[in-house]
Amino acid sequence: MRKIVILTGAGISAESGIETFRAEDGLWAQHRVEDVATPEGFMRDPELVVNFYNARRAQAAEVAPNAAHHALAQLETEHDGEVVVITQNVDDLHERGGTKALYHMHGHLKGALCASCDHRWPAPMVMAAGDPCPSCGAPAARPDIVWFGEMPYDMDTLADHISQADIFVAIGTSGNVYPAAGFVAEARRAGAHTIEFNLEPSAVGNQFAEHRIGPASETVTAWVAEVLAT
Ligand code: BJW
Repeated sequence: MRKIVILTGAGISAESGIETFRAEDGLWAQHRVEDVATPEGFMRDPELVVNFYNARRAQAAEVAPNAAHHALAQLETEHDGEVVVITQNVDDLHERGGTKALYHMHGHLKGALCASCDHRWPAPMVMAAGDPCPSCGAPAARPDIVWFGEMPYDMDTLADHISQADIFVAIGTSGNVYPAAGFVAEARRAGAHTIEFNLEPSAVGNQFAEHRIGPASETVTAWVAEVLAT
């Protein structure tokens, strides 16, 4: 009963129509990371940041899970062993594709967070800078997104899952952002077989034992069929 731990990044949602970050025409080519993905950027110009995530939330609501999201949900249902998905993505395509055992380590577009008291609540489709926190009343609502310099969510639980993995898989992530980019090293130390799914080897690609090169909708679907057939 092999335990499979799967890390996903922007590449798994690309074929659903969501832009990745580091492609030539990706999000970081259109917006300065320091402006929209740091707590300092939010303090400087909350309206700019809130509007950036309002647009992302609207876009995520318009797209649908693709074959790779559905294949991972099928794996969770049919594999004779535990399957855990850790996503860096802030969209809800894994949930809508049917995955249940899921961690959003970089937060979620559907969440709001109080920058003053850390209270969390469901975000409205359109947030406004200075929206009041429903718990403490401070005009400090922000998107519940993990920005650079902030601690990703559930780190202790994720470390436990990775340490128990028999197979560790990374799908559609460039391996540029830590701590997620360090998970493959942790999994190797724990003795897991490691597989990378990407259009090209990532920045940490040399740490994986196996590579499946190509669009996730094809490579992940084929791999899930293989796993379920053995
Ligand atoms: C396809 C495909 C298809 C395309 N099929 N594939 C120096 C050294 C090391 C670390 C640091 C350092 N200085 C600072 C740090 C820490 C920093 C960091 O890593 N910085 C680096 C830039 C160097 N990290 C942090 O600050 C993190 N917190 C932290 O470290 O806390 C302290 C800590 C210490 C110890 C333990 C634990 C914690 C927080 C990081 C927060 C990241 N936030 C963002 C933005 C918020 C979300 C949002 O707005 O949506 O999260 S940044 C952005 O990058 C986003 C993503 O989740 C993340 C990763 O990007 P991803 O998913 O890999 O996307 P891309 O675009 O990079 O790649 C897409 C890939 O898909 C490509 O490879 C394509 O080829 C592929 N692809 N189509 C298959 N069809």
